[in-house]
Amino acid sequence: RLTSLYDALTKRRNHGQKSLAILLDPDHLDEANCRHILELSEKHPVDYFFMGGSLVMSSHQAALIRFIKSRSSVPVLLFPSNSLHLDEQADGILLLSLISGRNPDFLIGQHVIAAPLLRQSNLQILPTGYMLVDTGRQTTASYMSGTTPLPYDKPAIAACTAMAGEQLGLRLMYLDGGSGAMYPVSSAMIRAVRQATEVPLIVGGGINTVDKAQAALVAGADVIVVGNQIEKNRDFLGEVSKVVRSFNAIKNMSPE
Ligand code: 1GP
Repeated sequence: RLTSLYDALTKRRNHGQKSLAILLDPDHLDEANCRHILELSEKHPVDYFFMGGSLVMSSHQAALIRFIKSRSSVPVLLFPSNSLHLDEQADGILLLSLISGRNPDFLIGQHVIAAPLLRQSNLQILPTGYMLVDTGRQTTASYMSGTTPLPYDKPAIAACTAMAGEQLGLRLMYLDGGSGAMYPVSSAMIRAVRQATEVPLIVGGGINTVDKAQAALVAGADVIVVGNQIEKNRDFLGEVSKVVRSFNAIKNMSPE
């Protein structure tokens, strides 16, 4: 079921339109904080909420999704770290195959466990080539998955990895420097993956300033993901939303 969420993403990508995703990590978010983020997202457009994290120790993911769905029309996409984190109340799931790693459990194993549950659910499935990138220190995602991230300064390896993922039929690529990364994925790597593949490209990890958001969009990210910085400073939601909207406004004005 690739359906409407994927169609919307590819249409936006084909028109050069960018999107903003806010990562909501249940381990870092209570209902009051979530309410505040939802209020802000009414003033400052947000295109997606990604729900998940590399660990997810807390048990209130389901309650948070229910809370969001009762108050917001922004689609909620699961961003699961394993097959325990499925939830039918979400709109869709980034079905991540960790193609930067060589751990079969995260390439296919967890997916086999989840497959019958996904088939029974109404979740829209977005098959995603997930690439962790080394951004200076070991991240929870890389430790928990037992994988080596892509070397920061090897865009060609990232490009070939994404190409292989696309050839295998994955419909989205996600370059992730890891939550709270010291610095984001380089523009050179984003550009290389963008040039090597046709599918929409999501970029996240360490995007904590307007300039870093802008740089990722200019280099070719179709969707930028922001998590930590909004947990630290709520005003950043408005600032980064404005960057994405201005980018799209300029694109709308320029002749094809
Ligand atoms: C991590 O891409 C996300 O998976 C978001 O990262 O929390 O650093 O914004 P940050």
